Amino acid sequence: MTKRLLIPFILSFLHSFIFSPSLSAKPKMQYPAPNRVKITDKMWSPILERTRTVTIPDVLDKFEGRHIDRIEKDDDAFWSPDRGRVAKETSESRTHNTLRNFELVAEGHVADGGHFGFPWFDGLIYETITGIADYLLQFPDKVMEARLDEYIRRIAAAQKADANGYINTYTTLQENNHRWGENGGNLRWQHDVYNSGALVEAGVHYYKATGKTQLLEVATRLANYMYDYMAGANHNVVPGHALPEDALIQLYHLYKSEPKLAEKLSVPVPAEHYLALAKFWIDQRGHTEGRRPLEAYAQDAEPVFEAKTIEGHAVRATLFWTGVTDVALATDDRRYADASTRIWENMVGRRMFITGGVGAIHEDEKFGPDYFLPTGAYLETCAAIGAGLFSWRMNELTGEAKYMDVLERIVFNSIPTAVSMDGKNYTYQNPLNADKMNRWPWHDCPCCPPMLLKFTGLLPSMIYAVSGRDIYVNLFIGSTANLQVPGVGEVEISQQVDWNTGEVVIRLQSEKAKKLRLHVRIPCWESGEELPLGLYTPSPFRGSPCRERLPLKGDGGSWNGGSYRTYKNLTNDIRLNFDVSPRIVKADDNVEQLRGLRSLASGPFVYCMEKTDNETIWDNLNLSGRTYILDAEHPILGVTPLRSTDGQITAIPFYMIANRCQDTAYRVWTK
Ligand code: FUB
Ligand code: ZN
Repeated sequence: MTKRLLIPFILSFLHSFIFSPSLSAKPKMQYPAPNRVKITDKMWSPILERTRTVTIPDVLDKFEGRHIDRIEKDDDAFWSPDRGRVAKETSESRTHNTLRNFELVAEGHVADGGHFGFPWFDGLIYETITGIADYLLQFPDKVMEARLDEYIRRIAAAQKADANGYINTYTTLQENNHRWGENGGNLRWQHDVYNSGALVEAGVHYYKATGKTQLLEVATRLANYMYDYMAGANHNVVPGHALPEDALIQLYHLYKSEPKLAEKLSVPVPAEHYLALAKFWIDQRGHTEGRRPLEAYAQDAEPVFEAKTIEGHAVRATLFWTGVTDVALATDDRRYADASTRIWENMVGRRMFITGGVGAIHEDEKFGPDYFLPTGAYLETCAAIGAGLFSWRMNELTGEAKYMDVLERIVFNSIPTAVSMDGKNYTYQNPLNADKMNRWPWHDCPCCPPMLLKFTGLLPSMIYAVSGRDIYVNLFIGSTANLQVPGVGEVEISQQVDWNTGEVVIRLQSEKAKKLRLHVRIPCWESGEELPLGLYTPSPFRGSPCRERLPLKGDGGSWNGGSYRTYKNLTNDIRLNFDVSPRIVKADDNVEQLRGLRSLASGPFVYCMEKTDNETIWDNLNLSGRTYILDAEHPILGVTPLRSTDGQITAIPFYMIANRCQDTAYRVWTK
């Protein structure tokens, strides 16, 4: 190296080690496995029970082609929460059996055009297995397990058809000469790497739930092949749809944490390769030599460290940055941490909708420019889920509460919106204002239900965290958890939550409490911000920040400079009284589309007005000049509406939209 090159190199080396604090000095949160937390919450227990007993079988039935979709012919068709869409006159069409694709490959079919569905349907089956696995971990169910074992048998048989363990039923059945999108293929369309990554994730979760290794072995064989073909050979193939980055790192962590597991498998387990492959896929973004560029759509327009804004397809983008954060966590390389921090701030500070939804634009299902937040935005369910996973990972990396503020917004708004009260009708787009919103029993691209299962299967893990002897309460969801605290052992913590009064009672196992510090997140909406970074604010903000207002109980608390309140030497329960009186919210003035508009919120919930509750005033809806109160429980919806004291306006939590009629008109934002 010449002197001219050496000096800047040394300076940049010194800069990263001397001026930037080492990442490992920051807390890294540990989250309990989902089966260590039992949810006992008024809102969430019924939703999760419904998901387990109704939605999971529904999703499987529909993927298996058992579902008959009624296509409405009649304008008078009505909609009923327990019967789904019902029409006077219907024509019926059956969904197709997606598993048949695996059978065809196992039977030796190649490039004969027999594939059913979109190229990413393999991935959707794997995502579904991942989600159900986390439910099985919490609620063992031999019948469900046997059903999934049948899926896995077919997947393993399909893999046997290829000597390398390559398995992508679309590519094999439709365009076998284009594996990994090469030889004139198109990875953006084919999803080969995405599907493979989803298989890896399913293998990890199914093993953790059942102890069975068949799917994990299939996944590991494929991961080995991908490593050899891509990172190991420095061969530039990257996922056309992010997710594999995170999945391969999960595989890496699994083998690192269970070194003996490799002995149960008949494939080699070079764990470091899985991290190297994930990192390779991230590092190759923006370096498109020798391959077809995937463009901003798939985060391929620029190298990762140069990115300043979150761009492209919103599901891909949020999952990509989740993967970047994983790499930061696994490597302690702060360049990845800096990049994901910058991108998260751009997403939340300028491009996130009040419900936590992201992805403003229909075309390419992508992020719009800064402050482009139209009321009729696209907002795919999967994109909000991706934003939630990204935020959760950022909390793991930094230990900062603001990331959980965002996760909370997604958990209480975007997630429960995604499925109807009957558990069988879904949303794909989630605009904030609409004139004709309908849920669908199934979709040509049924990507959202599997991701929903995956997210809700993990929800118990998101509530509490441990870092050394520090315990964190991140989400307020009624629950009891058994946490493993290093040097202390098992610690029980529980909370009761009432969103009608704002009361949260937290109890820490008393004989161990003296050895622990407890940090309770004080939500940003208690401090005058709807979301961190000030994109939305209650207008005007009535109270003083919760810092002063909240009574300090439980042997006193103190601020730790962030949005966690810290308690030491606890002897009593902690009793928090959050202010859940209704807030009127406005957006930053830079958001042209929302100027002059307001919305309603209470606690973590965004509210919306449905026309059916506000018929008389619908054409002149105006929130100003009225006072709002929390009303009595809604007789059909079972949730607490907001009502103006003049009786003119009724609003329900956003997540309850489109449950009572077809073509629902509703408004989150209004004058
Ligand atoms: O590309 C696979 C899935 O289809 C994406 O995640 C969804 O956004 C939909 O485009
Ligand atoms: Zn989706």
